[in-house]
Amino acid sequence: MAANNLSGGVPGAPSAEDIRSGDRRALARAITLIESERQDHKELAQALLEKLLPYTGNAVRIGISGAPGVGKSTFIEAFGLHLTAIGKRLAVLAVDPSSALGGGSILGDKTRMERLARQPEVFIRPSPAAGATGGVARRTREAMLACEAAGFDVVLIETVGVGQSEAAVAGLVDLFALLVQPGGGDDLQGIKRGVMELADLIIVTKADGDLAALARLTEADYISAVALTRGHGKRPRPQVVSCSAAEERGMDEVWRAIETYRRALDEAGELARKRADQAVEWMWREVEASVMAALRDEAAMAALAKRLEAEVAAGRKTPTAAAARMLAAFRAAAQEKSG
Ligand SMILES: Nc1nc2c(ncn2[C@@H]2O[C@H](COP(=O)(O)OP(=O)(O)OP(=O)(O)O)[C@@H](O)[C@H]2O)c(=O)[nH]1
Ligand SMILES: [Mg+2]
Repeated sequence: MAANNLSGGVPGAPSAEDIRSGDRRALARAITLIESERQDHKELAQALLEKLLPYTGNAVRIGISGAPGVGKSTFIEAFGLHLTAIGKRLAVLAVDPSSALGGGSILGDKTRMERLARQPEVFIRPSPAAGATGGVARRTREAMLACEAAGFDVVLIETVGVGQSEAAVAGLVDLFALLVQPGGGDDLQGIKRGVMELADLIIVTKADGDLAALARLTEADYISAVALTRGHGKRPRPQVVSCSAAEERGMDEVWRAIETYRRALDEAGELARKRADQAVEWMWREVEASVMAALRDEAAMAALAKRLEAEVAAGRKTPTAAAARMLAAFRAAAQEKSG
């Protein structure tokens, strides 16, 4: 499937039936279409997604993040193997803000996830090459929907914890898990306050060998830290668990914590609401992105934009006034077109 993605050529649209029947090739082709920047591909992808939409929503949607080197890949392999052992079908997707430079973390990870990738019940999709910023997460959301229509029980979305991508991933999933390693508080681990607050589940990994005792202390630290956090409305309190991905221990506890959290969310009526809110939020992001694209594409705007940029940079005009001027010109151009 990776080869398909890397070939660069985008095939014709697969049928919704093929995807729903579990045809991997069809799913991979659908995601390639979803990731394409070409207008005709975008239209094909949207038509396909509309057909698939009634069959989406049945997966447990999990986001996984953590600082570079914390053990995400090793964890996903061990956790994924556990899921397949208990009969779950798993799709792994990635949002990688650095993929434009690095070529995608999951892709470079083939060896680390080798056993998982060989499982017939597992679909691993490397992160798309980052095009327009922000677009990556949107395409991941649509790839997730395609995976759900294909019948996967669990969709795992990985992101490297380096910045804004965590919030984007948290906005895609039912439960956002943060991986930490033994030792140090979040400051020491370079975890930003805001990211801690996104976490529904904190997983202390590498709880083995020399690190086992420290892992217990770290787990206790996070349990007390979590107890201090204020509740977010009806959102359940974050769970804290520890495990060893290297020794493949604790994976059942992680899965149970996820199920417990999700059940609590569901029973409070929050799961459906969260997903509905997320979908509406994505609609507005899409509107925002489209309006910005239209504004940039409007030839008449280019000269004005350049002039306003210069005036703002020189301190002769406030950014607010310049923005208002841009919008007025954009409205006038749009009106001229429609009339
Ligand atoms: N002892 C121990 N080491 C682990 C465990 N999980 C991962 N490691 C080690 O930690 C290092 C980083 O693991 P990765 O799984 O590559 O971490 P990552 O978060 O995917 O790293 P990036 O993709 O670079 O962000 C490797 O040397 C692993 O062998 C574990 O459960 N126990
Ligand atoms: Mg990795």
